[in-house]
Amino acid sequence: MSLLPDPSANFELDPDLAKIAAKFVRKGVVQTIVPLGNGNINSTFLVTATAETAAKTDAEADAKRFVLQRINTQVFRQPERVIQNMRVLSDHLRDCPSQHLRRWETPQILLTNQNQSYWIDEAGEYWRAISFIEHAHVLETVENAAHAQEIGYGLAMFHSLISTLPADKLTDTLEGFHITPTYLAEYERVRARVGQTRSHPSKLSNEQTEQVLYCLTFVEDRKAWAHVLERAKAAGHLKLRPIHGDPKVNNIMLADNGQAVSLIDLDTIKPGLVHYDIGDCLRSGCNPLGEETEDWQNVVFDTALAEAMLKGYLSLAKDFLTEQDYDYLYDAIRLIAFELGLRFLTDYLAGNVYFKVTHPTHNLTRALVQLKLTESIEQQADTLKKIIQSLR
Ligand code: GN1
Ligand code: MG
Repeated sequence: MSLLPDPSANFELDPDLAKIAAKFVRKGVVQTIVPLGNGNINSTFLVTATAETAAKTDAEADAKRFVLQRINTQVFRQPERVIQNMRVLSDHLRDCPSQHLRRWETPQILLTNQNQSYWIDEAGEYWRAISFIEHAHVLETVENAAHAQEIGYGLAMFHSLISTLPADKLTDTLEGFHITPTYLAEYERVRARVGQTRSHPSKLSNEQTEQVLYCLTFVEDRKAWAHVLERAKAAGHLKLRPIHGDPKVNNIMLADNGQAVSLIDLDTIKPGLVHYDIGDCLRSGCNPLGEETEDWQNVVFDTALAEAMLKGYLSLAKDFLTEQDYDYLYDAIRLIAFELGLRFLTDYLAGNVYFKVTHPTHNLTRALVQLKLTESIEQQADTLKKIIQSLR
């Protein structure tokens, strides 16, 4: 499935949205606005404006299409910081020589016609415009080993480009993001509040009650281990580096020739562990059924895709990874799948307050998918550890 909307889809131009989009267009006229991608947090649209009219920075000449996004301020409490980080990153990357080794692009913040980097509408919502990477696409799932290898290479390219960005230039846009013990603590709080499944507001079938119990037991059995990366960080085994924070497969764009060309969705760049990114990339890319499948019983982690992805990643990242970094790769892959399962489960128990949902048990199904994926990773621990060892 491509990120691009179906051009034949006949969307009417929403006048309110068009007014907002027009704030980012200097002289031309907004022609079309269509929903873009499947983000769980922000609302994203692709805008087409008449040629040579979209607001632009120096780096972005004559964009005819751009991305319009409403920032979810329930999640990102200080949206100015999110935008500031993006500007810091693009300024940094503009001066980075190594990205010219191959085509590589970074989404740019586009200014309003008042030269501001965001627009606040009458309802107090924050809107921003971002350059659209043309002649590129994303896929929701990884199709084959060659694709997996490119996804891995793209992540390593991003890591290597941002590695020279001083950490103190980035602000933390989402405190506690990817700190698994923080999510565990939140899970405990929510559980204490809603009690056991019987007091949960949504009516559950017997089957769903069993599913909730499966999730609760699954989390319970892994609580002690869930501190693994944070302990390694505290012990000085792993160090903080700038990271993307959300490098799932559909945030890595591919050119028409199949090569990775851009990492998009830069809301969560911050100093963190590259292990969070590696884990996130693998948990999203090595699950052929995808994270939105309803068929959670059949979710498996594909170790052949993992091998290709790690091979692509390490072909570049071996230059900056330490021996101890390798020691925690298996745990990272297992942990980020578990952590996302825990986050979906907590949100389900809390009444779906964080991730966008289309039905009341959506987050429960998503949790089951990630926990099944974790289980499959655990069952293939020996294979995965051997793969990591062979690539060292
Ligand atoms: C959210 O918005 P989106 O879809 O890029 C979430 C990620 C999860 C992801 C799961 C800020 O990302 O952490 O891995 O959903 N982003 C935030 O699909 O919480
Ligand atoms: Mg995101």
